[in-house]
Amino acid sequence: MARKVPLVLTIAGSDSGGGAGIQADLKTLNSLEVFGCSAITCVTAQNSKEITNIHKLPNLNINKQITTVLKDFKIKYIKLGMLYDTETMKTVLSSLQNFSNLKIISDPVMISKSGDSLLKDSSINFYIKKILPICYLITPNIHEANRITGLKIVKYADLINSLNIIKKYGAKNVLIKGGHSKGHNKSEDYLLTQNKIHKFASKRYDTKNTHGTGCTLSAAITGYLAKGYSLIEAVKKGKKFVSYGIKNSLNIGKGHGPLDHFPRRKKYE
Ligand code: PXL
Repeated sequence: MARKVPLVLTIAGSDSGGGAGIQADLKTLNSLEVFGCSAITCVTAQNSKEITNIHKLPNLNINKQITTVLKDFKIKYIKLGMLYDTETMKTVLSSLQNFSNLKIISDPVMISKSGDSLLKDSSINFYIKKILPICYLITPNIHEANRITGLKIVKYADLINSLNIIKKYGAKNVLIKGGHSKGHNKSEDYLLTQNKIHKFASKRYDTKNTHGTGCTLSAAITGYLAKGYSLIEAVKKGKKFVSYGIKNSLNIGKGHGPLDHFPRRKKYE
């Protein structure tokens, strides 16, 4: 009997250093035994310390990568990573418009660990207006949530406010990640679904090797959704996948090394 394989398309930037972007997405999906397809928006030249060049791919090429895959494979789950500028977002939107029943998970990557811009400041409003409303899930960290809402999350009430504002902008579900909030020994993420808030806590590991953590989490959540898990289960399992990856992160390069994306000896199934 033909084996049923879960499929995901990731639309994101390439990280030549292999720890984030498309590479993190595909490695993560592979580890979960989900078949990953890709559409590359930009090719970045980078290592563990810096991005030295960003090359935007032509609109037609991005469009063809997306539509050529989608017209052949029955793909429902799509992950969005680095979208870089308004022109690229417009191309992605027009490429998706003739396909129905998509579940879109967006990681609104804005700045890399090395401090480089992955989404132009002048394009954030377009992201809010046009990308957010088509998202089943958006996964900002605190800095990205602050850029989207214009608020500054300091206390719990700010976090709740931010979740609600981002949901009002049109995302069906919102996961704000607390991994960047310093001074806690737990990394706490908060998910707003229909009208309920779910808290997910995991241990915080003291390591500089966290390059690609955000990409990995959103790819893992997308992968688990494609495997048929509920959103709550997918977030829980996605966090476990990332925790293991950070705990066993790789000391490659002189800056922020990548997570362990290797197929797991210990399964989290
Ligand atoms: O982690 C965010 C991210 C996403 N996409 C690409 C990146 C990075 C971080 O460096 O390079 C291509």
